[in-house]
Amino acid sequence: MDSALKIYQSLQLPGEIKKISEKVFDSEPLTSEDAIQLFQCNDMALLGFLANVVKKRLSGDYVYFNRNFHIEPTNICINHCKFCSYRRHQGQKGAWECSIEDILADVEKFTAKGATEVHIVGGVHPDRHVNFYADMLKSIKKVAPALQIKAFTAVEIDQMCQMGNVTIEEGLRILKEAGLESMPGGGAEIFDETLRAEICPDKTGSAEWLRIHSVAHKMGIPSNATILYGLLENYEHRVDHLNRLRTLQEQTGGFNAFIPLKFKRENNAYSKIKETTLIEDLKNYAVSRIFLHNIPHLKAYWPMIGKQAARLSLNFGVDDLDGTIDDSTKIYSMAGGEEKPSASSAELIEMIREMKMVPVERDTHYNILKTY
Ligand code: V47
Ligand code: SF4
Repeated sequence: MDSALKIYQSLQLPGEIKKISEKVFDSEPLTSEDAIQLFQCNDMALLGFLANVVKKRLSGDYVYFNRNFHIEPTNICINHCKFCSYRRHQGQKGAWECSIEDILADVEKFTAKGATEVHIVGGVHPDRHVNFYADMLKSIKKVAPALQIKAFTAVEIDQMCQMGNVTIEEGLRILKEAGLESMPGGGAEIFDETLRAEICPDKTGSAEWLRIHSVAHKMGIPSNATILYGLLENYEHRVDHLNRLRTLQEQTGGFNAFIPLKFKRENNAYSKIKETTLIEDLKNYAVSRIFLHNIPHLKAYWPMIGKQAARLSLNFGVDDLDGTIDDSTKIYSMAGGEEKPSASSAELIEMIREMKMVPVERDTHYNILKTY
């Protein structure tokens, strides 16, 4: 940190940016206006430098990864998010519904290869209710008792509880007892109500998304948070989104990681919108890392941005490369992400070492399983 401070002091920075940089060095939270200024700054070296100060404070030279796989139980969905390339309606060509047997076959296959976590996210199915999903989790735990389950976005939980006629509290209690250990961060999209109504009109609202995570945190279920960026939003919208997350985190402390999700445009209603540049992606990581000082981890979801960009993101505040995934997800490949996303742990370790950082294999709760 001392050498970082010396380098910083030798830089000739414009007044406003200098004040913001001093706040970062003094561990003082940024205001929303500060974050907007950082988004407008094109000095990528400075943004990376500042993000790295925050990253080092939180996780030193460590970069986390885990051995995981995804289960996408269905792509049948009651919602009509305009950015989605994946949803189908019941009976439509390309729709799928996994049975519990299909899911257990995957669980056996991937745990035999050493997976420690399963990530379960799918469409918002019209009929399946909370007890169906609780049975799914119980059967997984029976076959693989040590496998940690990170499952269901707040949007899926909202619908399955409505279908089961139970409150969110009751539904989460049922799921926790069945083996749910943490929740993924999807469904957050963009919290600004006007934009949300435009891009995902029938999805669970922002306030309810935040409430469901707050209830989960209070019940001892940690979760992640995401933002879908690069669609129609401006910097004010992004900062508003970060600010709502930071405020909830002050109250509950239950978010483990923040995951920016870059909009991918293939096969959806927004395919005319240009995808963000690498510079914009790195800037988004950096400002998120600096502003969300109270969320411990920043994850680069490499199937979406590619492995080269994921390597670079480690110099812009990222300390988690998610996982091995093993070609088990379709959400992003259908929208134009990596075709068959898979990385061996040796490859993830190599990627982290190339950036002169320390690879750390983690579990769902960021407990260290092994350092390399
Ligand atoms: O909410 C859908 C996104 C999310 C597109 O918590 C798209 O570890 C970009 O929950 N372009 C679901 N994004 C995925 C999710 C997730 C993913 C990775 C890690 C974690 C975690 C959670 O996928 C949705 C939506 O924001 N999405 N379509 C698209 N065309
Ligand atoms: Fe359904 Fe999720 Fe696609 Fe929205 S993003 S339509 S909720 S599968």
